[in-house]
Amino acid sequence: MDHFNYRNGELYAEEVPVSRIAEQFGTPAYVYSRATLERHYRAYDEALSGRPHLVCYAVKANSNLAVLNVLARLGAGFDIVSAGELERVLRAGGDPGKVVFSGVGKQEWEMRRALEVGVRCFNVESDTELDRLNRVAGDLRVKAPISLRVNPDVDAGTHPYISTGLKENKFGIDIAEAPAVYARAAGMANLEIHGVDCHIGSQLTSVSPFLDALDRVLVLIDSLAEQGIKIRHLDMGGGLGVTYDQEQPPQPAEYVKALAERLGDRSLELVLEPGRSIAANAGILVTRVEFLKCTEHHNFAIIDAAMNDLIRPALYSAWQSIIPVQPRQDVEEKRWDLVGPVCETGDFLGKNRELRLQAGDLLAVRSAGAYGFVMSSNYNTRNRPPELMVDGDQVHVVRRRETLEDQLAPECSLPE
Ligand code: LYS
Repeated sequence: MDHFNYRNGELYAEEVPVSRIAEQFGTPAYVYSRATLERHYRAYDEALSGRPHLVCYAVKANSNLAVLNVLARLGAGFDIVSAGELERVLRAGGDPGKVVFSGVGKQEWEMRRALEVGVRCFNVESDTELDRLNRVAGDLRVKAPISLRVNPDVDAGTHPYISTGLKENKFGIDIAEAPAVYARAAGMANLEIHGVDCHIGSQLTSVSPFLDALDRVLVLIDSLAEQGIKIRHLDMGGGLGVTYDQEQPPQPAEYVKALAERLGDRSLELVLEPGRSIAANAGILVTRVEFLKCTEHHNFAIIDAAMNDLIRPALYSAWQSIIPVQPRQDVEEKRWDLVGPVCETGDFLGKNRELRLQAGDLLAVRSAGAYGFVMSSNYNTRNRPPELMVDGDQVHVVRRRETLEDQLAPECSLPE
């Protein structure tokens, strides 16, 4: 399903050997595949082609301008959670009229900017946010298009840190309270009700929690119609999982078909907000083995990428496949813990991996295109890696490697 494959005994990104990329641009480095991004976006767009729809790529998953530009050229919409992400979308040539603005803590200046550029819809996450948005829209003498993000209280069956649709989560408005909040919104002069939004979590590997949520949302939409509130679009959020290990998540086509069957002939526009399922497997993190260190208890391979570059293993105990760029047979296979140079015991990218390794070898951490670079930091004053986009036989630097100067520029010492 992606364009990272072995050819002649070595890993390629589309038409380019990954070893050549590492030689030219150094390691660690994020490498993305344009063809994979396009394929994943199209899988949604084509599956939805029979009905009014909008695929809003979740910018948070990978917000590099080139990634956004590739998707904007295909006509994608975007799901944003900050004014910063909005500026990225605009800079990348995205259409503000296809932007939905989510997030529990939108500030006034962010609302103002989104109204000025004319976003498609605000996914409002609380009663009090409605008041703020109504006021800001009034100041600008415009009407703000809104959906309420409802929390349907369904168990997404995912990691607790990335579940969002349970009563105890901070997200959305309790679905039981939604009719009353919609009624309030309908009475506000500067708001215009467009839709209902619902997002239950991330990395879901089965369709059934989505359908449970959808059933509850449809009951809400029907009861709103009885109240005289017409809903034009239904935003089912994102959350479709990817294969990191053995997971077998539904493909977009299967997922969309299941949603469409439930929707029947309702004339609702369907909005989806996929992030991970578009970007994750369109990227790898390339790293080099610096040292091998075998102790009584463990074999450590110390690599040049670390938790500051890719935090998912440390943060969620996430498992990501790690494969050799140029597999070798001339050394014995051992179980390795792949650890970085950061001064934390939690600094690992993989544990107990069976690999044939020598110092100097290149490894690729797969599924690193989503929640990889975007969650990176400068911890331990490490320069963040470059982001490279492969397009056929071309490699484009879409973010150069950071320098120490970049890092130190905003700081200064106290005056004498
Ligand atoms: N950052 C998370 C991950 O790496 C997912 C967050 C999803 C956004 N609500 O899995």
